[in-house]
Amino acid sequence: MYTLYGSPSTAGTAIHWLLLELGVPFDLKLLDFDKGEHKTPDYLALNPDGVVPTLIVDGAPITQMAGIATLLAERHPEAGFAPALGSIARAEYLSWTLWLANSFQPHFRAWFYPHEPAGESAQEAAKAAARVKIEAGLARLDAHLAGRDYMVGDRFSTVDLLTTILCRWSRNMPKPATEWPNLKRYLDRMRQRPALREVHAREGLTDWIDG
Ligand SMILES: N[C@@H](CCC(=O)N[C@@H](CS)C(=O)NCC(=O)O)C(=O)O
Repeated sequence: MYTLYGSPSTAGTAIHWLLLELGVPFDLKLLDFDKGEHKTPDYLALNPDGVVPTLIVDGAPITQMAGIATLLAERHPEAGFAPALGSIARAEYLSWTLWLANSFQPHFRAWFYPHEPAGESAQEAAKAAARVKIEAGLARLDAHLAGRDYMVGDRFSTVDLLTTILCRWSRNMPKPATEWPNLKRYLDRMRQRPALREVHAREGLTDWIDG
């Protein structure tokens, strides 16, 4: 049994979605950010950064969305959400996973929390810089998805899950992911996945899922 600490419409949503895709039992603890439930001593003991997600696996708290997604794919190989260890496809899978987590996701953090890189006085400049980087990342994803249905190989993997969730975060930006044609086609397909629709319903999310 897993326990997921998340919060609606966050990086926790990605792991919530993945647990539903896998069809495994889990407890869900949705933290209320407005009440600071992610900054309590008890939660900080699990996740010292005070962010979601945290997944409790066999009693151990595991953090970082992309790492948790990869771990779950490995623990449930029957789902086929990650290519075989040591294969070239696995290398592509790891490369995209790390690019999404290290090179793309931080710009969303800067967009949503612009005081972190820039201080209180330069938040607009930080957002403008983050927007440029996010749009460059979306353009790269769009180019990769030309003529492809999935990010890696010819089947769904946790790279698609991470890509979809990060693209979702752009939905209220000046140029959201759906403005790129290949991404639009890809996201329209992803948004038909029953587990993604289910996680929207369970977290009370009504925007974006229907386009
Ligand atoms: N690198 C972390 C980032 C997680 C993160 O930034 N989560 C956000 C929600 S999407 C959060 O918990 N924000 C609350 C806060 O920073 O106070 C991961 O991938 O798990």
